[in-house]
Amino acid sequence: MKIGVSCFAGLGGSGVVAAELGKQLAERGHEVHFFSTSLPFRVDDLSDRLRFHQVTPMPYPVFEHTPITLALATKMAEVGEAEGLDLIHCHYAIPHSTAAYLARVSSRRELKVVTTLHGTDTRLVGLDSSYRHIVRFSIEASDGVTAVSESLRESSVHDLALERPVEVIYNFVDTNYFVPRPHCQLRRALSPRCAPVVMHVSNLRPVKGILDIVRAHAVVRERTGAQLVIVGDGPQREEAEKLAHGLGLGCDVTFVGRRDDVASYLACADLYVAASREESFGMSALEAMSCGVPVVAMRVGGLPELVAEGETGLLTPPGEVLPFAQAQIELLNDEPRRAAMGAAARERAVHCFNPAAIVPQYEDLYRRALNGETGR
Ligand code: GMT
Repeated sequence: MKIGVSCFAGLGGSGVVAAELGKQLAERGHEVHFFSTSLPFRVDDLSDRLRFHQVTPMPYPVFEHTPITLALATKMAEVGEAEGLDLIHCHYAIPHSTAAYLARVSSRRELKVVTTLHGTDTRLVGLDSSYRHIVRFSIEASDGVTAVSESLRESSVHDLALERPVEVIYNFVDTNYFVPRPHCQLRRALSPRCAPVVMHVSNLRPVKGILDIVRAHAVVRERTGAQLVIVGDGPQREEAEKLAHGLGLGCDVTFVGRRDDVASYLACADLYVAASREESFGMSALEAMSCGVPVVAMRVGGLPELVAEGETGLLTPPGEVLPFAQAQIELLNDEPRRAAMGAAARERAVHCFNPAAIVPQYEDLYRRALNGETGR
């Protein structure tokens, strides 16, 4: 198939999923065309089967804001016709699905549209009255719609009163890349005292609950001596650094910033933590599991579908810092249990969330969309 993939290029789960899926599809013999404002994060080797079309909206003094949706739709329609694309797969409904709709209705070529809902597109932004109507319309107008967890499917269908079927296709991880192989030197650099390493990876937005992770660490450190390593950058980094300082955590909390070699970092962790307020899936938690790291997370969104409770990690009540800290202490102080959970986490990632298990589900959906069998 000739598949267009529309996504955000920067750090963020939906872009990661789009990039990894595009690479897998190309490896499986499809022709993949990325549409984005810059080369998506994690796509580095372009080829005949993996191509990139940069979307560059023309700025104009009359515009208060550059209309990216129009430039994206224009590029999709032009490339769709020139390259004979079969369909466009939109990652994150806003504004990709709307652009793809415009491309489809304006194109001389029949172009199918598949939309994957990732979370905040339908849980947060898409519910705002400034967007809701068109977001709902664009999702309903897609030929196939998926959500990355059952939890996201249910809430999106309910909140946007969707009438068309939404299928669940979970995210996947490259289990040959995210492997349980700690790098001794990096591990020593992250934890010079050889203390256990608790790790979190995200874009440090308020929805990720970073401040709760730091607050919990004040308790965890007291009882285990663990080191907290926070990977990533974002709007709450400064506040979290100040909080860690104010709590007297000193060098027991390290902010290492954005890292391209996340897999090496995760492989050095003893425990992965997530305190999100909302999390439709939790890509970093899955990447940690693939590295053989058990997860302690707050019980929100799709995390209970990813983390097998009591087997590959522990889940605690949303927004409550003490039980979250307690669960970490429990695992850090019980090495055999922690190791068994890490092994089970790796096994779960390999069996349930590897590309071979997930990518064919998208291929099947594309075929059904092309044959008009998706119920639209
Ligand atoms: O929350 C993020 O890190 C960014 C966001 C995105 O769309 O880039 O992530 C969402 O999509 C990811 C990939 O499907 C999911 O793993 C995340 O759980 C989801 N984030 C939220 O629901 C808050």
